[in-house]
Amino acid sequence: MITNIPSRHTTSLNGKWEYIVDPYETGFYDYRYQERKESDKEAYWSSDRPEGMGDHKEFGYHDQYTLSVPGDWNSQDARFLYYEGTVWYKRSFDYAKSNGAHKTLLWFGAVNYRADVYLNGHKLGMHKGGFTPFNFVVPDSLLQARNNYLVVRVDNKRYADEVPTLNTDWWNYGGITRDVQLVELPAREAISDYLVQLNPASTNEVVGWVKLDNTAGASVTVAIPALHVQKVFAVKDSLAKISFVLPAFQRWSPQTPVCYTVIISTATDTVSEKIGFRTIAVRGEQLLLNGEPVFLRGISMHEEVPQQGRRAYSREDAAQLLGWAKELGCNMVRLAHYPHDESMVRMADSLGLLVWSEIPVYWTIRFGSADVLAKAKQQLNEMITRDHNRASVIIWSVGNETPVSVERTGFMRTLLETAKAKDPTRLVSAALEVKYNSEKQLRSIDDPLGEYVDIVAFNEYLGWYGGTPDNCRGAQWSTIYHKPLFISETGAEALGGYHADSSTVWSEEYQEWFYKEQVAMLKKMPAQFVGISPWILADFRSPRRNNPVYQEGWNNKGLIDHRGRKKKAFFVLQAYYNQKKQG
Ligand code: GCB
Repeated sequence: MITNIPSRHTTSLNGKWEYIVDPYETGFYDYRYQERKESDKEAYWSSDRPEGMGDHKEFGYHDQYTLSVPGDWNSQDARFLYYEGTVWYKRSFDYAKSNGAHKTLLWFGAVNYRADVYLNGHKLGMHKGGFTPFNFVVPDSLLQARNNYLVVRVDNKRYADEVPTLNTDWWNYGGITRDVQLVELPAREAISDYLVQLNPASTNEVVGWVKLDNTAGASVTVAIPALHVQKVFAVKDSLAKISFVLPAFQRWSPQTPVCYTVIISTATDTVSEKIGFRTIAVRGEQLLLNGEPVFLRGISMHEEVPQQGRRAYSREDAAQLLGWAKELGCNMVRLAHYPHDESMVRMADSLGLLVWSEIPVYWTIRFGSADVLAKAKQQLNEMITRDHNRASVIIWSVGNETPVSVERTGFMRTLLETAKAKDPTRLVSAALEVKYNSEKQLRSIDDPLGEYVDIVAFNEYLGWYGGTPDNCRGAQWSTIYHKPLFISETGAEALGGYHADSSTVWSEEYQEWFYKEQVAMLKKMPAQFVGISPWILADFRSPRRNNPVYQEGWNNKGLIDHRGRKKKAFFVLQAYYNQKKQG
């Protein structure tokens, strides 16, 4: 997987793609339900032009049927609102390579869920996982100067042994949901990936590595012009280990989101990007950013534009979502429940928002399956690879509300260890559940996974799922772990614009009351409490939410409704955050 695509010579393949909806998978399987051979003329990756007299094609792409890429299909045509299944996407393109020897890659920001990719009738590859980037090498022999025929079979059917599984509390948007690009790399000594981060145990030492695409015996230069840094490192087996001390510099933080242009080069290749330098660490029960205790004024969010009921994918979308978070007084966002578009974390870097990033290991994944573990690990690796130079990202989360069992804890522990091994510069966590003891008002977090996380995070809905908001008054919170404690979710629903007295559920006033009681309770949390990311910034589509008056297919726990209007509770949380900001 190649990282830092914005720094490359690319050709965008975004725009209108023609499509065929194929609920019976006719383009992929023949009438005996055998997978079609590559040369099968009826396969939907084959040419849709009749070849001669008597030839009739029972499929075809047509400019009357187009979908925008990037974008989910569900929001683009009312007929797609609830569609889950296969859609074939096709676009043609001409392509003139730039001068010199190059390797060409076809890169996708994300396709939900499975993508089978064909160019000029030949399969380039298959990828599963709806929220992470992937790329395939395009053999020179396949690329034509004119009229390349690119077809992607996108299948978003849900399965019990995929990640996520059958059951989630969000809509399963299908499609080529993020950018598509052709990317050119030098044929030799190309820089495929690198990690340039502060050593968490130091205040000024940069540690990391640079990985090259198929080369031996060359060297790599890392330069930070604004700090007059220029260092050369030897490459062994396509990898250069780097470490050097930074001269006086400004640390990245929410108050000072300073990033430095870092230039990495080999004899044939140069990439650059802006990287902020900061440390994040846990000391006992404290969470330390740049060595100082930090309180996370967070908000959870889905990757969705509520006013249009669609997936977010652009810088403009990121600006709206993160802009709302800033307005709320946040210094942190929990990007739930899967890796969001890269524009989100890049913008978080420049706005000074700390990020919790998560993979969709959600609820009842098949924890007993080695195959499912491999799929979860793959998504974890892809998430970390894409974003491991983002100063904003401080926590890799390996899942949400997974039910405690020996199998599950083993599965989740493996993911935590995988994340740590891959990126020792950040913290690892997962959103856990709470054990209630109603008589004594005791609420404790003793999930065995707590032993393996850096931060103990839990979701609580005291006053919504069970009881009323005033139940918060006597609640006593505790955990058996001597680690920072974080509330990764709390929330209540309200239909935007529905006003009543505060005892009326679904009203904005009830949600406001809920937040008031929660805030009062937060003030009495144990000292190890380091922050909260309530559920959720904005209303989002969920097929599980079927109250015909107050939900209609939406989870309305948003502080902002699906017309983009702030609900009353928004201002309760905003006031609390403003207070916290002032110390
Ligand atoms: C949760 C889940 C989240 C749901 C939320 C809810 O605990 O983590 O995905 O949407 O509760 O609204 O019930």
